Amino acid sequence: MSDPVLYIGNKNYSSWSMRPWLALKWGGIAFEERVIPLDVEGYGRSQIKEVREVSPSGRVPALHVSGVAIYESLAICEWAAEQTPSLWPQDALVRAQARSAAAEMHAGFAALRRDMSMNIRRRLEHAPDWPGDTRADLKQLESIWSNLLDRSGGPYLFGGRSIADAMFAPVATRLRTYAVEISPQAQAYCATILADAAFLEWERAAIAERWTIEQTEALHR
Ligand SMILES: N[C@@H](CCC(=O)N[C@@H](CS)C(=O)NCC(=O)O)C(=O)O
Repeated sequence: MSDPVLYIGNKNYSSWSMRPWLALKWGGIAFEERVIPLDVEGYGRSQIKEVREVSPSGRVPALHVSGVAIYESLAICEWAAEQTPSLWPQDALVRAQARSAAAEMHAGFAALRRDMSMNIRRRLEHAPDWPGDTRADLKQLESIWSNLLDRSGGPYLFGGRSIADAMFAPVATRLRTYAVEISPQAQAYCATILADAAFLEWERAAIAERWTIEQTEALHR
């Protein structure tokens, strides 16, 4: 059987692609990756031809396993955890907490995602004056992280790496890009993610990419 194929977007921008990519790497699962540049006709409307050919939603990431297209980042992470169960915490209740945090990231933080689109290469000198809903998202983020890190003792949300961390990894890059002031505990957590070997591999590729999505670059100049 050939390796699964993970279709992803530009590494500098595609935060949803980074999440299952990290989970697969962390899980030690062999896969082939194929990058589809998103800076083309159809972007933002789920109408990119090359993406529609591989993903039923017209969005990446999508993982092809034995002829089946698995899409939605969290569903791909769940597939990874079926191959490598240690991607979730061992204890059932702790696992439920980890799934809650991962699902909250997947479904929530809309204002944070709207105002702080991922752009790994970029650094703002000063944080912009965020609107109230974005400030509320940041507060909520710190509150979840603080509760989980207090309980686990870190360095990851549940001690060792889990899918919850893969879901929050793009946020760590956004806080860095947008010069967001966070608590020392949150800073230490972000530093742990940003020093992870798999993350660094993704980051190197993001920095080397030559594609630019103007729509994203234009935000918060
Ligand atoms: N809920 C989806 C979101 C996927 C998503 O929005 N992907 C973006 C790239 S990061 C995309 O494919 N955009 C294409 C478009 O907007 O046309 C997931 O979790 O996988």
